[in-house]
This record gives sequence, structure tokens and C-alpha cells, in this order.
Amino acid sequence: MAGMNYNIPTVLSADELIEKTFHRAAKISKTGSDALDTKKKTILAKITASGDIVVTTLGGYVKKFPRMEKEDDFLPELIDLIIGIDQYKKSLGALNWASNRVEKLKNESLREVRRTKDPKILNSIKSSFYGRLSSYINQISKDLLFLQDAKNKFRNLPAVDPQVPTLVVAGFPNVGKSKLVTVLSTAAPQIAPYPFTTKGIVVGHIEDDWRKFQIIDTPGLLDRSFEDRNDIEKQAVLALRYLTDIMLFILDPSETCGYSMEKQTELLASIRNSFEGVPIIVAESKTDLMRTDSGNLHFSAETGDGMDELRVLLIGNLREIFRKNAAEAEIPQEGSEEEE
Ligand SMILES: Nc1nc2c(ncn2[C@@H]2O[C@H](COP(=O)(O)OP(=O)(O)OP(=O)(O)O)[C@@H](O)[C@H]2O)c(=O)[nH]1
Ligand SMILES: [Mg+2]
Repeated sequence: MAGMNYNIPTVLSADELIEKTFHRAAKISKTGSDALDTKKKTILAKITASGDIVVTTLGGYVKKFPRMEKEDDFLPELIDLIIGIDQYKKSLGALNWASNRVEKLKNESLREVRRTKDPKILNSIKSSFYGRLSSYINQISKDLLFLQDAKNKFRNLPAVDPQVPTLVVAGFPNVGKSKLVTVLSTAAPQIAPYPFTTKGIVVGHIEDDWRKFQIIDTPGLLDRSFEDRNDIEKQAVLALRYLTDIMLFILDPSETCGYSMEKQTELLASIRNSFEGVPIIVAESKTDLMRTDSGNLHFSAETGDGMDELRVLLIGNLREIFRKNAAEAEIPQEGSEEEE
């Protein structure tokens, strides 16, 4: 998704930014026509350089963090859940504010220096400049930390394109999810990082003439009841909810996965609850081991039994999502409906 490709710099903490600025300024020295002129030129150069470093650094952050207005290629709800859009916008605003203040402070201080002939006053202008500069930076220290954290979270956004119709596979461990995703995928599925989890999600693709669909396996995310999860895991499930167009829930009637059918249907009910509004297709795996006469779809990813029907059904549903998305993306022209 777009978020992955943003080249967001590492955000310095307030202390680090102050340190970097002062360190650079300390190295600057200029020579003038006499002692006073030398002092003035040096102070002017120090103020200019330190002001500019701060303005450029903060301005660079503001420029490189993604705008939340570009909602069409972003997944605003997901971003909001992960980062918090209000605080995000506030923090970028705070950086902008500090950057403007520092620019103004720099220009004022430069003017004062140029007007002064007293070395003592020069020193006091310089230290007052540094003091106020640090104070502005310290006032945004929380925002800098917030943005550094947001940067890490952006980096961990799933490598999933929210525009592409997406099938998410759920079910208890060992029911055969990974095996199925591998068999259905056109190319070998990739492991993508996912916020809140250390495991990542597995993303496969299905090529369908000129269309492309995503199929996602979520180790550890959809294999436990929602109620049993901690807050962070709940967020992860909710975030995943935004990516899911269709869900395939796998039941393993052979129970070789280690879970009874009763437990498995309980999990299905719980997932139905937390994914309200998402169509769920239920299919039973491992027909080579056990085949029930329930009305559900059956397949064995191992032997290929039932795989053609399953594939046709899934692709049919994904094509439907594709058509719906395309129709929604089309902005109707006035009167165009009558013309058709
Ligand atoms: N007999 C048989 N075994 C299968 C079939 N599909 C998967 N298995 C086996 O079941 C075990 C679990 O399969 P996975 O695909 O890893 O299951 P999973 O649901 O991804 O498990 P987790 O990643 O732990 O959640 C493996 O040993 C597979 O070889 C099948 O159709 N028939
Ligand atoms: Mg697996």
C-alpha cells in the first residue's frame, strides 16, 4: 500500500535536535576586520546556521509525512486506528508552528546583532537566542516522539493494496489455511509485516485474466475468539477488518488440527460477530481424511479434491467485489444514467 513507500526520515527527539543544532553551531567561526567584527560575524553565522538547521529539519518532517487528505490511496480508518489522525495532524501542526517561530526568532536575533556594538550585549543576544530556540524545540518534544512512533507504525503497515479485492482466510491453527493459500496463489505468498503482531501476515495473489486479487493468511490473528484477546490484538483484528472484502472460514472436520468441531463452530460464530457485514464463506478442509454431509463446501488442498469448485466460487465472489469497487470509483456524470 502507499504508506509503505513513503520515505519518512527518522524523527529526532527534542534533545537530539538541540544537540545536533548546538554541535553544528559550536564549530562555526568567522574572521572580521577587528575583534568586534569577528565576534559579530561569528554570532551571525551561528544564529543563521542553527536557525536554519531547525527550520529545515522540522520542515522536512512536515513535508515527508503523508498528508491524510489523500484518503483514496490510504485507508484512513486503518491509519486512524493505528496512529490516531487527530494527534497526528496536531503534531505536524506543532512542528510547523515551531518552525515558523524559529525562523522569526532567527531573523529578529540577526537584526539585533547587526544593530549592536557592545560585545556584552552580543553575548546576551546569542544566549537568549539559544535559550528561546531550545524552548521552542522542547515545547514540541511530545510531538516529535509521537511522530517517530507514527513513522515506525507506517513502516509496519501491511504490504496490502486496499484497492485490490481481498480474501482473508480464517480458522483455528492447523486446519490447513497456509496450505490452501499456497495452493490458491499464483506465485509463492509473501510474508508482510503487520502492526501489533510480530508474526506478520501472509499475502498471496490470484491472477484472474487482467485482474488481480489478494488472499491473506493471518497466523495467530483469526484463530482465537475475539473476546479472548487483549486490547492490542483486538485493534489488530479490527484493522484487518478494513482490509477484508470476503472471508473464507475453514473448518477441519477430521479434527486432526486438535480442535473439536464444537470449538471450531464457536470460533466461527465469534468471528461472524467481529466481522459483521463481511460475507463469510465456510468450507471444510482435509476431505481426504474426513468428509461430512453438511451443506458446506469441501476440499482437500492436499489431493486437489473440490479445489476447482472452491476456486471458481472464490474468484466469482472476488470479481463481484471488483465490479462493485469499479462502479463506486466511477463518478456518475449528470444525466449519464438516463443516456444508458
Ligand atoms: N491430510 C491433509 N492434511 C492437510 C491438508 N491441508 C493441510 N494439511 C496438513 O495440516 C497441517 C496444517 O496445515 P497448515 O496449512 O499449516 O495449517 P494452518 O491452518 O495454516 O495452521 P497455522 O498456520 O498453525 O494456523 C499440515 O501438516 C498440513 O500438511 C489436507 O487437505 N489434507
Ligand atoms: Mg499457517
